[in-house]
Amino acid sequence: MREGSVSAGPVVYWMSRDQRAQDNWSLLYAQSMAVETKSPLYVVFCLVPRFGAAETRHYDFMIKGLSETESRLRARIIPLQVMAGRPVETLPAYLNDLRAALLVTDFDPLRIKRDWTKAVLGQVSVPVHEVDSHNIVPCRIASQKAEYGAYTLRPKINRLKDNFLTEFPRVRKHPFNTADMLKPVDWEQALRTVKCAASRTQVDWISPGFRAADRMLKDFIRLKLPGYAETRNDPTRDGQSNLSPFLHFGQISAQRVAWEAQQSGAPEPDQEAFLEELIVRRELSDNFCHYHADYDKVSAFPGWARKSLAEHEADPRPYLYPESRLESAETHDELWNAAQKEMMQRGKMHGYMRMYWAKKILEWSEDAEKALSTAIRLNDRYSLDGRDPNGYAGVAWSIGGVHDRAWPSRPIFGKVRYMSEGGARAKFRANLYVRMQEEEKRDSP
Ligand code: FAD
Ligand code: FO1
Repeated sequence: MREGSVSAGPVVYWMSRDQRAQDNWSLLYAQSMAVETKSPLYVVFCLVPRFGAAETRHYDFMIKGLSETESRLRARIIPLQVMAGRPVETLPAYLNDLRAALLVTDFDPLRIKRDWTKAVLGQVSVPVHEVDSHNIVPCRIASQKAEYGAYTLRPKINRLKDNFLTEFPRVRKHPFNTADMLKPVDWEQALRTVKCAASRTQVDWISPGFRAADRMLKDFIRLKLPGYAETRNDPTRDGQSNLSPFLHFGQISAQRVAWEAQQSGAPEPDQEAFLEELIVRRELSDNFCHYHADYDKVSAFPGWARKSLAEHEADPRPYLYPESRLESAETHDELWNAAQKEMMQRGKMHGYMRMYWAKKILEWSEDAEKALSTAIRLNDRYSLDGRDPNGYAGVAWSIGGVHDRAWPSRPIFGKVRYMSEGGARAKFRANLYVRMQEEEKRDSP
């Protein structure tokens, strides 16, 4: 970010992607730098009034998690300060008033954060050090280029993984802070600064924060990791970990999850299947967004896919739905409608259905560009884990063959992998999945 020798003086950790007190390399690094120069340590969070398509269900989840983080930091005499507004409006003055000697920030491959960091750097002269606390093998170290797929990134990650997949040191009580620095955050006031749209339904099956994430992890390892390789692809069984909302907001560390899974003694094939998703697939998404500034555009699709989708753009569409009909889950396909309802009601669609869901949007939209923007908008609006590199890579995989190979050409899809309703119905009890979403709808407030 910005080199420069670090003189003695306050160290500020600008928390954004990794919103947790424990297992957080950004915080551990900031503390080590502050201890080295016998300086105070501060944590700040810049709370923006809007964040993409985020609504109240996302901000509630995030802010409740942050307030738990505040109390964990307080126990270590480390203040958390929430500053409302765009970072460039608040952070430079804060750093200058404090005469900060170093700013530590989280690695984040998304456009929003890149723009924030660029704007802040333009206003301050303090050294800025970026730490990748989200990935196990840091994104910039795993690979210096956009990877074709999991098969090209996997060996690079596997070669380095053991150096990075370790236990974490604990955050210390900060020896150069004092209790009078700990001014409590006014969370009611913070919430009032948020101007996002209100979600139609709240999400009540999952509680936010590290404590809830840790319980979800322990239950997953005990009850669901054994057998995960088999059950994870069946939307009628609760076989996935349900950790993605916590991982998205950085309320739990992926390294912590991988470390506990590896120590679990669960059957090898299940551990392997889980770590493939958690480490390789997830880090492939960061790789995609970091090395493709156009990660949410058709231009990021591989050439073979762009060409073949264009060749089939004029193919007749037996079904063509405007975004509003998709959003209200009113298509001819009850399986697809059930997936849309699951996402709207629970804030989380089953992983297998996400592929089917996005691919049908391609089939029922006038072109790939429209399909891409519709899938991203709906996913970012309703999914608790949305607005995330995994989402942009997941939608690009489904609609544009990113990280996938070419398949025999067919109408509309060209060489992009096709998924049929019949294929889905052959894999799991689709009627049960449909009924489950109807019941969920009746039960939800
Ligand atoms: P588990 O099966 O328990 O997996 C554990 C973790 O591994 C996940 O939390 C996630 O971090 C990672 N992981 C699993 N599958 C994938 C994958 N295919 N790609 C990248 N990482 C993966 N994931 C999101 O976090 N946010 C999204 O907005 C999102 N949108 C998607 C959209 C589409 C169209 C597709 C095909 C996939 C999308 N995914 C997204 C990826 C994947 O479906 C989810 O990560 C997963 O279903 C989350 O549920 P879980 O944590 O219970 O998964
Ligand atoms: N990060 C911030 O630093 N400040 C915010 O106010 C903020 C709001 C927000 C709302 C919804 C959401 O999904 C993410 C949000 N983030 C915010 C970013 C988030 O913590 C991650 O850094 C990014 O989503 C990238 O993964």
